[in-house]
Amino acid sequence: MSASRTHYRACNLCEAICGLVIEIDENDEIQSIRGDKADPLSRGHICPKAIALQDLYNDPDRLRKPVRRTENGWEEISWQEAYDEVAKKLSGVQEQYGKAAVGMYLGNPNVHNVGSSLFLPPLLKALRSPNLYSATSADQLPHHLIAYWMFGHHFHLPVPDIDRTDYLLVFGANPMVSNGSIMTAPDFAKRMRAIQERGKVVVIDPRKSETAQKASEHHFIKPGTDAALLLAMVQVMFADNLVQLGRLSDMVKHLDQVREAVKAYTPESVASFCGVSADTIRTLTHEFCAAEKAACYGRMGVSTQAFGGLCNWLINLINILSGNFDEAGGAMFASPAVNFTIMPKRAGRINRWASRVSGYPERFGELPVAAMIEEMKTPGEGQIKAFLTVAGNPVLSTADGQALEEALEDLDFMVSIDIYINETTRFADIILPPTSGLETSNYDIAFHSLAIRNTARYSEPCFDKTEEQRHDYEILQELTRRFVPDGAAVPNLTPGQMIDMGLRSGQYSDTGLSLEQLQKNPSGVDLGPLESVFPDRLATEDKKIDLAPTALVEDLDRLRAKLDATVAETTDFPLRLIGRRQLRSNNSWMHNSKRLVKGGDRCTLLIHPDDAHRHSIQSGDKVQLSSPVGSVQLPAEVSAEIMPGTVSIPHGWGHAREGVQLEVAGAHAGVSINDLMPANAVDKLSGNLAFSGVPVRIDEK
Ligand SMILES: Nc1nc2c(c(=O)[nH]1)N[C@H]1C(S)=C(S)[C@@H](COP(=O)(O)OP(=O)(O)OC[C@H]3O[C@@H](n4cnc5c(=O)[nH]c(N)nc54)[C@H](O)[C@@H]3O)O[C@H]1N2
Ligand SMILES: Nc1nc2c(c(=O)[nH]1)N[C@H]1C(S)=C(S)[C@@H](COP(=O)(O)OP(=O)(O)OC[C@H]3O[C@@H](n4cnc5c(=O)[nH]c(N)nc54)[C@H](O)[C@@H]3O)O[C@H]1N2
Ligand code: SF4
Ligand SMILES: [Mo]
Repeated sequence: MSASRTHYRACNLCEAICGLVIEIDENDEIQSIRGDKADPLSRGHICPKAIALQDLYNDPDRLRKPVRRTENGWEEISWQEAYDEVAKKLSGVQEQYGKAAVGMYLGNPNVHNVGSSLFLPPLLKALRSPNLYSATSADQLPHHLIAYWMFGHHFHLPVPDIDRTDYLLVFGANPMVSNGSIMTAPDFAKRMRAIQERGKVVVIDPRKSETAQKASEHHFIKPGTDAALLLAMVQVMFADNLVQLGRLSDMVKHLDQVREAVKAYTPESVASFCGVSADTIRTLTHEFCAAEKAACYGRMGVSTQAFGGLCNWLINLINILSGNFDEAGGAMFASPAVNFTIMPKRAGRINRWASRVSGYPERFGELPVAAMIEEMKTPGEGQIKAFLTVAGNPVLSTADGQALEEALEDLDFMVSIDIYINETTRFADIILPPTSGLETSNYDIAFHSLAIRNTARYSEPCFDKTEEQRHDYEILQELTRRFVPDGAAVPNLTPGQMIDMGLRSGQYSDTGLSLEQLQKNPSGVDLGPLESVFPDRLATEDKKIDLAPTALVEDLDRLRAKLDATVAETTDFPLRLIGRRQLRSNNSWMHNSKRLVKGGDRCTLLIHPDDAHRHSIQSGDKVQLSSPVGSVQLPAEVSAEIMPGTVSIPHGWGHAREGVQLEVAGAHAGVSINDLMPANAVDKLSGNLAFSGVPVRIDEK
């Protein structure tokens, strides 16, 4: 490609999948990146990260050829040599120690890449190890588990119909910054203003987040206590006769069990535990039920906490019992053009095996990442000896980064499919670098399935890859060939061909939707607003929504014990730590762009003036924060936007680690919040990491 051209594609960085218009000159240099006004979903919106896609493309630190770690540093090797060695080492370890000895960790960008989404499953199947981990159990696992228990399919994830709702109640999400999660909602700001013109947006969050600041109303809540508040809301719905199931009446079971389970949780009984007054809880419930169309939505803050499973169950219940489920303006389901994810035969399973050391149960083919370090460190049959990471940076993203570093160092062999030598991949023996972002074609299988409007969009690569480069899917395909007895049998399709098959067999096939049609409409195709899909889509055997799955009702005992505890659990660590996301950050891997890290230090400890005063701390002072597993030092930012007793550090920083080859990020290193996270801080029900509300203290100078 070397004439000047205009290129249309969707941004692959976050779940908002914004449409981009990219101008490229005859020298193959990017002249501009703008929002695509013709995209029916994003309507021209972009954020500063989209512009940084060009920094990623041009980044001199990004790997373009396979590298091997030697005593004298990294050396480039050929693809052939790299594949041979990886296959030999991984097979050798499995032959010597068994299948489980190869551990795997899959990171977030795989979900943003059609090639990885389609070509990872065959490789995982070929390696057949029970030691499979991913960012899912540091993120949205509770959502999947609840969907599985209530609706029979782990991908039946409800999305708030924000373009039609009159009342949005948000728990623990900050879409003004994240641009929505399990809610593909580009330009949330404009969409939120439109809701406010029709009605109201209320945010429940221990921090007055960017979303809370613009919302109609915000209430602080003590971290990790949402389940109690949500129970009280359901209690009020029953006690005050607000339950109205409407169309779902014949589609639900176990309503009486719910009434019984929530009976004791009056607003008065949970108010001081949550830090939200009984009056507020009652008013919120009545307002929500009185609104013609209302949607309750919760994300990271109520997923990555000790009661993440309960929170997600109760949020679904609030939508269902108020008549706002699977109805316009309530919590709905997308109807994607390619439905690989939500196909009935793709429904996941759970509890088929457990982790060796702590007995964490399997969830949808994976073990919770909380088990990963101990499975590497504890000797015995089934110990992880070799490790494969694909688009993941668990040293910064999962709990107890420093313990993980030690474990990675002791492995017999490690290979990473990644574009950088970063905090995690520096431990690899071989790194296989794929093309990234603008060099790939893409179709957002997952995010079209989680979008607030049904649309479809296919992106062609902006730039040809070089002779030396490989796409993620090509690397995965080649590795798979090495691990199956008849390597030649691995299908030779491209992701584009598979998407074409998906479109032609999907629900819009009768309108002629095909890859070719999407190629002719590079800004995307509008397929209309969300529609009711139950009972057709319900995947439970009896075609009923289970309102009171046994595991959830039983988990209430754990919450009860916490509510009834009269003494504070850990007075040595009196503060509660939460995270935060930032507009010019993308988890741990976009800090090598100068335009994204410029300005003041963003990796700060947010602390309330009362707590700061107690420790004589002023903004800019360097403070040391400790948890039972680690300590970090960082500048304080004193602000009443965080509630007293709670402190916040953004995640994804901490690049000052030996051997990291990220020049720009290294100069803006910050510290890693996950060096403070104990690996056993989990939601015991789901196994998901519980980042929110970890006990910490400020060490005196
Ligand atoms: N304390 C705390 N911890 C958190 C969170 C939090 O809120 N607080 N959030 C959690 C969440 S929601 C998530 S999703 C996880 C993310 O956890 P991870 O997925 O482990 O981490 P990322 O930072 O997304 O790292 C992505 C990796 O993929 C590489 N990469 C980027 N693009 C490509 C590509 O196209 N192909 C390949 N092969 N590699 C690529 C990058 O170099 C990087 O190494 O972090 C979790 N950790
Ligand atoms: N700019 C940017 N955008 C991103 C990302 C990024 O790193 N940067 N990451 C992407 C990814 S992988 C994801 S998963 C999404 C996440 O998307 P969101 O979930 O919208 O993002 P967070 O900022 O993690 O929002 C969590 C909110 O929960 C609050 N919170 C913490 N603990 C509690 C609690 O106990 N109870 C309640 N009620 N609230 C609590 C926090 O203060 C925060 O405001 O964002 C995506 N988009
Ligand atoms: S909001 Fe997300 S998808 Fe949209 S431009 Fe920014 S990073 Fe890309
Ligand atoms: Mo995430």
